[in-house]
Amino acid sequence: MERTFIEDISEKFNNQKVLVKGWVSEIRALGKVQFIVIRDKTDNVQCVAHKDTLKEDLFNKIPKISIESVIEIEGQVKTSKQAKKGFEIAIENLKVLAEAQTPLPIDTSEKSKTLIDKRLDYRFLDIRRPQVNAIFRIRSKVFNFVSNFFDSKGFISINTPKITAGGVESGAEQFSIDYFGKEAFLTQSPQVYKQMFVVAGLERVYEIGEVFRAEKSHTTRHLTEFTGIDLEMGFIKDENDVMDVLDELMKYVLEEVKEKCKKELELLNIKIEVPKKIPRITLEEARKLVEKKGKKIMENDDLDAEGEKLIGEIIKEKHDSDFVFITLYPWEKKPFYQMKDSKNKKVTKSFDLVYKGVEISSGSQREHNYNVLKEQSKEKGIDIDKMSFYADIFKFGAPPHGGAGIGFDRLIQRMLNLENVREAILLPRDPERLTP
Ligand code: AMO
Repeated sequence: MERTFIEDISEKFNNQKVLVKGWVSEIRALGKVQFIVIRDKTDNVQCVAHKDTLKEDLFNKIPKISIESVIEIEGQVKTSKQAKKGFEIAIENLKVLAEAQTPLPIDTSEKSKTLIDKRLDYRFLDIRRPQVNAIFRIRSKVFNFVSNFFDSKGFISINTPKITAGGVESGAEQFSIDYFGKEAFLTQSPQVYKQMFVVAGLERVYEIGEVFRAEKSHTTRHLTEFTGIDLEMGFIKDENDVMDVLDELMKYVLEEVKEKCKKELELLNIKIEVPKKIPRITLEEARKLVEKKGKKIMENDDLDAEGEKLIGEIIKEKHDSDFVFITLYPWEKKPFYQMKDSKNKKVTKSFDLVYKGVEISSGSQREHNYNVLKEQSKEKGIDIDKMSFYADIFKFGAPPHGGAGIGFDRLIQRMLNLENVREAILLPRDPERLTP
């Protein structure tokens, strides 16, 4: 007999025989009637055993089955007013495929209060909980929505090396590795490569891939390995073109999630708000707004976590938007590859995107003129000619271009109102965690 997934069974199956496979969520033995709640990746369903009709040895086995054991049940679907779903499965045969040891190292019930650290130690058990499982179903869908969006806009998907000779961001954040006796680094951004392949004539590229940051941050938003959604596009007018794409991307992804992840959103009790046009304010304006609420930000300083949270609240109140672009960051604080603003050379054509009070993306227009780039790198104490693989990109016809990097994990975290970014990634890495 073929296996049926639980979500595909309905009252219309009344009196039909089905075979379901999965994990045991619950056992209730009430004398002459016993219940097993079985769960597969799609849903769970109550199965019922009657002493009068089921073989004695099978009936007696049920109370001994441990929670989370893997079983298969063959039985008839029966509509039932008492059952939560309006039907249940009357057990005719039952096999234990793998018994779970007891006690379980973490509580896998819906109401589990196990602390996140312990849950992460046993992530494979933690993810058996439907609400946790739902996060990763949504994440998987978002991955596809993002790809579909870029595809529809003519972006080409690229995969770039994660083992590199060095990047163009601040070197302090790189993990150094021994590469056959030479020093190499884990990439802290595909920045070099995304620019390279725009210049290579692909014009519009994106990559969804791992990014590594050697930051000893112990916060709810920092990981040492995360998934980046990076995009880069050529022949732009200015950084506003990149923001336009991000604006459309966020709208598209959230609309799709709202439409296609209804079951998961319900389970997580999340209401998705699709943004209208995302407001754009300069960092200076943001600073003034935040200062009005009593928080001082020094000139040239970026908003810190508290500042981002505040600006998120202010914009929500003023514009009813969960998102805001903050633009024109000081040159002093930004990497040399960003283009300086033509009117005010003290700022760059850059932006951050804040979602529900947390930065989820940053980007800019890049300097594409080799001579200007050389000057700018000198100002930052870097000699780009020592990074000839980077400098060369700008010598043989580089169009005006710009792009952005989005933290995929942070995007999911904010979308689903998760307290910690670690909830949005299967196996988080942070300064204290290298396992499982
Ligand atoms: P940036 O360093 O701002 O920009 O990174 C882009 C986005 O990545 C996410 N992010 C993180 N997520 C989890 N843990 C971290 N430690 C972490 N650090 C960053 C954030 C952030 O907005 N090359 C540029 C992008 C560009 O200009 O195209 C860059 O890497 O959501």
